[in-house]
Amino acid sequence: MRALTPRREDKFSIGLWTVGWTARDMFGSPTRSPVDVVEAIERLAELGVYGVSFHEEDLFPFGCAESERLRAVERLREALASTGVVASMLTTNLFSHPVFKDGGFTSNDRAVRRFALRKVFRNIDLAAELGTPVYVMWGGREGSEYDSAKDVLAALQRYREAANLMADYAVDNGYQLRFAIEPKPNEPRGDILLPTVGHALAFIDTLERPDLFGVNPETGHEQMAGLNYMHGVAQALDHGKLFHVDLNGQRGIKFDQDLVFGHGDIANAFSLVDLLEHGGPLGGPCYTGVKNFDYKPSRTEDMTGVWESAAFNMRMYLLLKQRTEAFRSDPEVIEAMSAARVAELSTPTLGEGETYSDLIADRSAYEDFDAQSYFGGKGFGFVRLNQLALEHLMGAR
Ligand code: GLT
Ligand code: MN
Ligand code: MN
Repeated sequence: MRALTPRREDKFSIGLWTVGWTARDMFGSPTRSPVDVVEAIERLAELGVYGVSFHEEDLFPFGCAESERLRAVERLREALASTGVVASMLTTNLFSHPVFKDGGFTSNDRAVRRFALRKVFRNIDLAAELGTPVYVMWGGREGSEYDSAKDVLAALQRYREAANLMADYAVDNGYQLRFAIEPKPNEPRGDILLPTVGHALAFIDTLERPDLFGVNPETGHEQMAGLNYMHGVAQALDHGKLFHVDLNGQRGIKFDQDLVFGHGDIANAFSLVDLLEHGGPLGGPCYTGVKNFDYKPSRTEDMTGVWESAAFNMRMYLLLKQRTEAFRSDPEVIEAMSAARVAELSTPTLGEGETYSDLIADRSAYEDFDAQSYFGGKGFGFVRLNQLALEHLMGAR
């Protein structure tokens, strides 16, 4: 079915570290071999991706010789040119090497912080060279296990210093680059700084060039904190800060599962796709950037399972998109939405030109208002609307 075949205009991207994951975990050794970058890009191109996202260390190892680095970048460039796949997001690995055991930008060790900044500047040059529009900052190691060992106020100042310097560096070099902070509550650190979308948005407002910074919310990361991912994404949209999204699946509050998109909380995935594709009930800000899949092919899978699961992310998104379209155009849903007064929330609470004094003078708003009628009456019918949504999701309508 054409509607379920990913096309370039769907703007899907997949991280090279995802299909390339050898499935080493805390308790076990790898179950698969590494995947060559060129092969990964060719395979992903066949599957219909628009872009690929990556860390510099997905291309070349930490500390390798300059000649090896240049060769790796050249191979990437050729693979992108021959497939038409775009480098849609670049980020720095500030978490794997032992030097970053206490973080990069917020390590207590000042020399490590200076080293981290140099590593990032080098990589920002690469992003500019490759024309990557978005630079993600996932601070997985920026955090602590022991409250006594981390001055959180100072850590936030150092995080701010680093973000400001990154923006200065990009602007001074004339690079068209925007930065997206990716929140995560924990793992690998016991507690990570900027743990949720809300924390990151508040932090961005304290930066010197806030316009250059947005967020990259990941499904599972918000859900690890017990939060509603769709709500977080909506608040990022409201702020004009949804620069990138990392889609995947997570089943409740536990370790980061990075399942295929939709293989976690499918109902939340449905409302998320509805939001990204259609905005609010009256339309409204929706998302036009890349939809990046940051999942991990499960450790149980061989290479067939790796490529299959990569494709399933996009198929799930397109299936959900189809279901949300059917949901929105169903006359019974339209009627149930209206009964639930969903669109009424878009009407400002005061009328045009009305002041709070006018509101105080309006007896119908208070003195004559029948609040009692809400007891045992005036139900909203939200459950019926949700039933209809789930029936569409299940293909029952
Ligand atoms: C890492 C993490 C992801 C981030 C990546 C960007 S790397 O695998 O789990 O959520 O998006 O650094
Ligand atoms: Mn991610
Ligand atoms: Mn994750």
